[in-house]
This record gives sequence, C-alpha cells and structure tokens, in this order.
Amino acid sequence: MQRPEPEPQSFDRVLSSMCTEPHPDARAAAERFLAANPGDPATYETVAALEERAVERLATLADHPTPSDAAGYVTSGGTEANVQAVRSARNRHDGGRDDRGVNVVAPESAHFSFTKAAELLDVELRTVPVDDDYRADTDAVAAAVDDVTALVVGVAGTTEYGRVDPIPELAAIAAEAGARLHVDAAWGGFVLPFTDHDWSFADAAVDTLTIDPHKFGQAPVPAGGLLAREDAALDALAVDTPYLESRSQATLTGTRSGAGVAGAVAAMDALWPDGYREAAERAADHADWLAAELADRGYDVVEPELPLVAAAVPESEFAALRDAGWKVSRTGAGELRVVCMPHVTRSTLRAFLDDLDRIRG
Ligand code: 0PR
Repeated sequence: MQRPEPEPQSFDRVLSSMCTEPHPDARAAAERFLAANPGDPATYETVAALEERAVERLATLADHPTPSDAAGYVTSGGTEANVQAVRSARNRHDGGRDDRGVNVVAPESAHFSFTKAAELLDVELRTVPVDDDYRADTDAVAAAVDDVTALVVGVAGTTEYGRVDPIPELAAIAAEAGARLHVDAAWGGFVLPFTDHDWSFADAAVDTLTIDPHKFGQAPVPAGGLLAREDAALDALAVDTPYLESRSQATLTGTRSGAGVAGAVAAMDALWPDGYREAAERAADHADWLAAELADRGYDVVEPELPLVAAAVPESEFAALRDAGWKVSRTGAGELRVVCMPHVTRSTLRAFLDDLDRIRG
C-alpha cells in the first residue's frame, strides 16, 4: 500500500521563522538544478556561472563599490557564512599562525553561529554587552579588542530584536586594532537597502558580510551568502583540490546545492529591486501596526527598527497562542517575537490578535 505523501507545512500561522515562501520563479529554477553541484564548477559550468551572478547580485544589494569584483559564494546558510568569515579572518591574522591564538569580538546579540565558529576554529569569542536599545556598545567593543583580535562582528538586523549595530563605529574600532570587520546581515540584508541604516560595503570599511537569500530574499532553502570586499578574504579559505579540474576550493562544504544557487539567482532576478522594496515596505508597515496594536493592549513593546516585533507577553498567554497553532517564539529574555516575513499578511496578524484577545478574555 502506498503511503500518503507528507504535505509541507503551510506558512499560515508561522510568525517566528526567518524562512518564507519562495518566489515561484525561484521554486522552478531550484527544481531544474536539483542535481547540479556548484562545488565542481569545471563539470557543472551552468550552475557555476549562475553562482557568479548570485554573488554579483548580492554585492549590488550590499553596495559593493564594484559588484562584479566582489568575492563570495552561496553558502548553506548564515551559519556557514559566519563560520567562514571567522576562519578567513583568523587565517589572515598573524596571531592565527603563531601560538598566541586570536580572538573575535562580537556583541552578545550576535547569532549563536559565532559560538559554533569559535569552537570549531579554536578561537576565543569575546562577547560584549549591548546598550539599552540592544545595539553593540561601542565602548565595550573598544575595551575588548587587543592586538590578537582578528575580527570584530557587527550585526545588521539582530535575530532577537532586529537591531542594526553602529557599523561605521565598529569598523573604526576594528581598523585601529588591526582587525577585520564582519557584518552579519543574514536576515537584514534584503531589507536594509531600503532604509537609511549604515551597514554596507559603501557605508564602512566592511571586509566580509553575510546576506542570506533564503531569509528575506525569498529563495528556497538552502541559500546563504558570504561576500568579501576583496579576493584575499576567500583566498585565505582555499584548499587544494588535486583531482578536480578546478584547482582549489574556498567553500566549507564540498558538494553543494545547485538548487540553492539557481533558486537564489531566480529570486533576485525577479525581485531586485522593486519586489524587495515592496516586501520591505509592507513588512515594516505590518511590524509598526502590530507594535501599536500590542502597545494599545498594554504590553511592553520593543519599538521595531526592522520588521521584527518583540513584546512582553505573559507565559500563560504565550503558551495559549502556541496551543492555538501559532508558531511564535521568545527572545532570550522571554518576550514574544514576531518576524514579519513576506508571507505574514495583515489578515494573519488580525487573526493572531483576535486569538490573543480571546485568550486574554
Ligand atoms: N545570522 C543571523 C542574524 C541570523 O538571524 C541567523 C539565523 C543566522 C545568522 C544563521 O543562519 P542559518 O540559520 O541560515 O544558518 N536566524 C534564525 C534563528 O536562529 C534562523 C531561523 C530560521 C530560525 C528559520 C527558525 C526558522 O524557522 O532564529
């Protein structure tokens, strides 16, 4: 007897994810490249060419001065991009080659992928406090760096509160210490081009940057992005590949998803810039509206900066929302988090508030 195919979960009640419904063109492109391996560019030439286009597109979003010269590749996600940024900075720092070891300085708001990076790469991760508005405290960062700091991390769109760190100030601190600067715009990167925030290659001396098509880019999973201002950052990651026609490989994984690469290109071709601008503006409106509605109900709301709303909702109400089928999550401090991804509509948010009102009685 044939088993029924499991249906993929609908996005209807998903309010806490950073993934979203892929654009139809991206879905179709991904399917065409399911068996192609960008890890072997001499064999899979079409997908290799698509990956160059993906990097150029991402570099355009991130305001690289010459997008066609940007280095980078389509990673499996933000985690791989962040791990590789740490690895590149470590390999390029003198202290990474002698026995002093190096450190990475990051705000405590940085994603947990930096903890994985530090553990894998045997570097010290120095996390420093954030300020009252959840942004990296630049005094604390300046106090934490020293002559074996290989990398300073700034987050442009934090996972918990959607905050943008003061990237130009962090870049100045990094430069002073002889360290490199990495910007984690894994989630924020497809929204930030339509805001006034300083976060990109044009805004500061950014060395490497994470920007994930499979988050706000509306590309299928897996498609993350690592970008570098110069080739040297990727060269520092390259290992020899003796029996492949291509001579070296800078990626972390070997065989990679051709679907991820093709899907990312198709999404960006379809949506950059107008589609992404509309999505970003809609999401910002939804976040502002939801924040105001929650504040009206007496909740303490963290004012949204990017389309992510955090509010102090009691544990019992949170649990009842989960029981009602809402996929919501909490910040480390326990606030309810709603990420206004492109699949989140006003009517979804109204239904959510209706349920919340019913729960409150
Ligand atoms: N950097 C930032 C700022 C992130 O928010 C995330 C993931 C990463 C890096 C790591 O990216 P990957 O997960 O692609 O490796 N932020 C979300 C989180 O950890 C990821 C996520 C996505 C969680 C979808 C749940 C979900 O349904 O919360």
